This record gives sequence, structure tokens and C-alpha cells, in this order.
Amino acid sequence: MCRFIVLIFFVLIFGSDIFAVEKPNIVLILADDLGYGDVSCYGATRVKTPNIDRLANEGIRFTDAHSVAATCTPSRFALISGIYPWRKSGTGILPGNAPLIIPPKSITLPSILKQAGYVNGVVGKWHLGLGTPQSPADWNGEIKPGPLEIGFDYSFIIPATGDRVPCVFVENHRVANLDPNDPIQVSYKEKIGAEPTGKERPDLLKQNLLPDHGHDQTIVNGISRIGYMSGGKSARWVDENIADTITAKACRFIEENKERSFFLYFATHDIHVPRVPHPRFVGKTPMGARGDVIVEFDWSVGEILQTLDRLKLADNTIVIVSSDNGPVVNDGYIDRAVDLIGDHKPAGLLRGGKSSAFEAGTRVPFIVRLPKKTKAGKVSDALISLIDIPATFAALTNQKIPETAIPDSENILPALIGETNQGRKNLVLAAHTQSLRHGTQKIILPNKKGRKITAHTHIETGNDPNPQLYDLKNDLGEKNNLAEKQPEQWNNLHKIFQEIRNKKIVIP
Ligand code: NG6
Ligand code: CA
Repeated sequence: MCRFIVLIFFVLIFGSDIFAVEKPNIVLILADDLGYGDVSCYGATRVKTPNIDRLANEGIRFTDAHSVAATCTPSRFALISGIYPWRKSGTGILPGNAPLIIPPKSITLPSILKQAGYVNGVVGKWHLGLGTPQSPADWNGEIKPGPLEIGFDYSFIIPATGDRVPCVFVENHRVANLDPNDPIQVSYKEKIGAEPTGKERPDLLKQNLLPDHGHDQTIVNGISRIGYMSGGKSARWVDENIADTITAKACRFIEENKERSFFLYFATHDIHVPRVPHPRFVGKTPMGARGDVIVEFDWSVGEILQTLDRLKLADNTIVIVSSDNGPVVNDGYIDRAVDLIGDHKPAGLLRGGKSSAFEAGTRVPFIVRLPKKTKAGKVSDALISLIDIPATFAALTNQKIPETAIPDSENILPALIGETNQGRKNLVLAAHTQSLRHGTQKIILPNKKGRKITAHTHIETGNDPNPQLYDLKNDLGEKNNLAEKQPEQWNNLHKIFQEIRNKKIVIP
């Protein structure tokens, strides 16, 4: 009795913190543009990914997990905010000088975990904007608002993408390694400074990474980018070292916070363009740069797993590996990915790719390893999405959040921990046009305007002036449009879609 009273006393005094050690650490590793078929545990044979495969052997491999959107910014917006990106304008692919698209102090994945007592870090690709429209990011001063204003405690980020300026890392509120005598200027409108662009001086470029479409503006490290920048020479990244740099920062965050419950969002630059593996990965696959950066990504995953092992944290850490959208082979640089692809299928048996409404746009690898390696080697066909991570971890950590927050995020904890293969019933996916997954049925909304195949990346967009209905259970490759044969079913699903779309949502 006495002990019980003492316990109650402690709970009252220290709140839920007394249970902090029970809260598993969470490491979310998000690759960029990694396709459903790009890793060996999802069927790839021309590239081996032993570390990701190890995770799948020790955890649960999902076969129907989705990234919400078929490109980066909307996908990551949904992951952090729990809001479908099409509910908010301005959530398309952002330039490197865009303002932050998630309002400070709103309820987000990291803010929920912070409320639960976690320390949160983001390392790697951000691409959600920095600063405000009135006060854009000051690359030479304090850069905010950004990750630290929406719930992270530590950040070391690539502001936008590897192919967009500014090509510098931002650590917390400042550009890392900046020499104040060499200030940075950034523009997406006109050339800045005296340095030549890729268009003007292709002879100055790494000849194995010439621009194919776009990407011919400021040259940084022999690679021309999207956008113009000047200055910041000492702060500019060296592409060959990006994976090493950010992996080391991610491992250090784990090490420094090993005594606490931590959440690490490790968003790699791999395998986005420009694909520039460190020399030790060059030639590791017969597929050139695109294959080699998959090996590099797998190495990063391995470093994280080893760090958890070394610090004896593996049994108290949930590890997730996934991707922000589907694969693309030529995304703007002539890096021989197209010539050397051979019979490798970046999207596996799925149709489409990055930016497509077909399955390959959003169906991505998704592996979770639970503490104490329960459910080892399980394969789950539950329909889940990255947008569900906020609600799921809110549930896992027993956090109460306002009704209106993370409105499109569903608690899929039972599926995530492998207790059921039942995930979501419905999921809206965003690409050129929207689609709805309802179990294994899918509709793609008619789109009268867009092209059927993207101009440069040669990916089937899923655009069609007519309605599309697919039965993925029998037609995973979306070959057989049933909309005309089954108009009633199309109407039923369209009604569900409209209900979701018209739901009254408070957008912060
Ligand atoms: C496109 C870029 C592409 C890539 C993509 C964003 C051109 C011609 N293409 O506009 O190279 O950067 O945006 O990729 O500029 S994402 O993974 O961040 O969404
Ligand atoms: Ca991406």
C-alpha cells in the first residue's frame, strides 16, 4: 500500500516523465526517390542492399505502403503535418529560397513527440522551406523559422534538394562553416555574382554529370544546379561527401541523446540527383551512379544500425526505412543511369514512377524493426502511409492532441507492430492528378489537361481524360481499366473520394 502511494506521488510530481525510459526511441530513415524495386529485399538483383535486407529480416516489410504524394515537398509536408498536401496551396516542389510551409507552433510529428518528452533531431534533406514570406531566409544571419520552430530540437539540413541552391548545410539557425566575409546570395530569378553557369561554361562541369534538362545554372563542385547563388565558398558542400557528413551527424545525434528518448528523422540526399557517390562506392554495381548511390544509401542505413548496436539501443528503438516518392531514372543529369539500367526495375512490377498517379509514384519500400526484434521477417500487405506516422506515434506515446490537429493522419499502430494486416481503408494519393485507394481497389481521377508521359523523365503520369478504375489484387500493373465496365463501382469510390476531399478541415 505504502509503495503504491509513493508511486502515485512520483507520478503526480514527475508526470509521465517517470516512464520516459519506456518510450522507445524512433529512427525514421527516409530515402529520396528510392523505388519499390530498388532494394534487394523488394526484388532487386543488380544491386545488393544487405543492411536494409537485415532490417527486413529482423522486422516487418510492408508491400503496400505509400508516401502520400509522388514528389518530395508534398510527401514530406504530409509526413510532418498529418495533412493531405492538396488541402493547402503552395505545397508543390519548392525552390531553395521558399518560406517554411508549416506554420510555427502548429501540431506536427516532432511537436507531438516533444510533448511526449522526446528530444527530436532532423538530419538531411528538408525541402519544406525556411523563413517567412515577409522575412525570407537570411543565409548570412539567423535562418528562421525552420525545423526548430515546428518541434525539432536539433537540425542539420540540406535546405531544399541536392540539385537546388543554396548548396550549403544549415545547422540549427545558421549556415555551417560560413565565412562572414564571403556572404551568400541566392536567386531563382536571375544570375547572381560573377561565377559562370553550367549553360555558359559546360567545359567546367564534371563531364559525367552534364545537365540533360534544367540544372544548368550556378556551378557548385563542378555540377550545375537549379537556381543561382554566389559566395559561401567555405560552406559549400562537396557532393561526394554528403552521405558521409550527414550519416556522421545522424549517428552523433543518437550518441549524444542515448540517455533520453529520442526521435531522429534522417532524410538522406541519396538517391536523388545529382547522383555523386563517394569514390569508395563508385563501380559497386553494374548500373553506374544510380546503382552506386543505392549502395551508399544502404551503407548509411548500416551505420545507423551499427551505432544502435554499439550503444545497446537496438532493443529500445523503432527503426523505419522508407522513401519520399517513387523512382526516376533520368531526372535531369546525363549520369548514364538510363544506359546502364539493364533489366533492373526501379519500380518492380508497378506502373509509373516519380510524379505518377500510378502505383509506382507513391508505393515505396517501408520496413519497420520493432524493439526486441519482435515479428522478425514478417511481410505485411496492410495499406499504410507515411501520413499516418504522426497519429501512430501519438498513440504509441499516449499523447492527447486536439481533434483538429493532424486531420488526415490515422493511427495504424496495430498494423505497424504487425498485430494485424489491416491498415487504412481509404487513402488519397497526390500526383499530377489524385487517386483513391480503397482496399485493393483504386480510382484515378480524370485529368483533361496533363500529358500522359512526362517530357524529359519519360514517366507515365497516370493522366487520362477518362476515369480509371483498377483492381490491384488481380492487376497490380494497372493494365486493365475497369471504369467503363463497372461504372457503379467507379461512382462508389468517387463518392468516398469526394467525402474525404470535402471534409471540413482547419488548416493551420
Ligand atoms: C524537378 C526537377 C528534378 C527534381 C524534382 C524534385 C527539373 C527539370 N526537374 O522539377 O530534377 O529536382 O523537381 O525532386 O528541374 S523531389 O524529389 O525533390 O520532388
Ligand atoms: Ca523525392
